[in-house]
Amino acid sequence: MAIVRKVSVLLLAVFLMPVTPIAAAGQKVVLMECAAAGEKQNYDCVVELSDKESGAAVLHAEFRVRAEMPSMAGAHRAEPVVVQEYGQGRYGFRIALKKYGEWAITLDFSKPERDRVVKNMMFGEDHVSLLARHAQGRKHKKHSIAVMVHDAYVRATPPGQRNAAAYFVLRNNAKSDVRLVSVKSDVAEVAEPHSHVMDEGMMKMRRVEYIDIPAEGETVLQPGGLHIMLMGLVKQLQPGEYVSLEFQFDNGQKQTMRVPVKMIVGMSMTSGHDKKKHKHKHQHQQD
Ligand SMILES: [Cu+2]
Repeated sequence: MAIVRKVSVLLLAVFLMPVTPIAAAGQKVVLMECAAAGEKQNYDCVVELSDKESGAAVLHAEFRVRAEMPSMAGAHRAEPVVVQEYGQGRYGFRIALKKYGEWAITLDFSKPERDRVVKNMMFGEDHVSLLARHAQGRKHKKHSIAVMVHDAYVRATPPGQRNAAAYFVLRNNAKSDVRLVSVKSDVAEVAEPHSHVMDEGMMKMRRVEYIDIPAEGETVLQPGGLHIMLMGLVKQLQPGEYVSLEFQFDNGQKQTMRVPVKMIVGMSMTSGHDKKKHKHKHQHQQD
């Protein structure tokens, strides 16, 4: 009997401990919503982070995302994805799953503190739902992120090169067209949208004022086509590094994301009709 009493006193002591006002590990509310997007079994997910105590948005969080099917541990795994920050505590990523069904989405936080959050969700052809045990809690605000940026990368540069190019896919989930009006980067003096045009049998780059993304559609920036030219690089860009890109859209949406630097081998601006011009490859390597 004495032992039982001791235990309950101890439990009471635990309950009476004051709650730390400063966010300690795990002291945040993580809301996640996903919706089918683009190709089959691809999903756009938005994560909203707020402080459990104050309700304030958690900014500049960093986390990795991976997905597994709990029913087939190890057998079905999704590739890790790049997370982008949209501001106001919102983050987004696109994840490619291999099958419909229940997936456990794991968010491994390194900032603001080390923490792991797992959400079990049911991914179907046209709907995604949180599984019952996770579904309670605060009511979701409908997220208003119109444009999501996917598969972004920046081309690695050799020493001394002053220019590089960034490529990505812009997905517009809104019912009206959206325009990308400006881009900024921490590694370049200027970042401007470019396109490629044929001029007297030569592929040439042209600056464009903006890039349109059609309502509920996608615009792809890729070698040989639209790209973001990064000019006046402040350093050499090496594979494995990340650069920061800030996007401004004409609907007021502004977002920053960390984009990996990749070595692009043998993929110059060649596009279909340009195949005969292999000898020009080196001149055009920057984009
Ligand atoms: Cu260019």
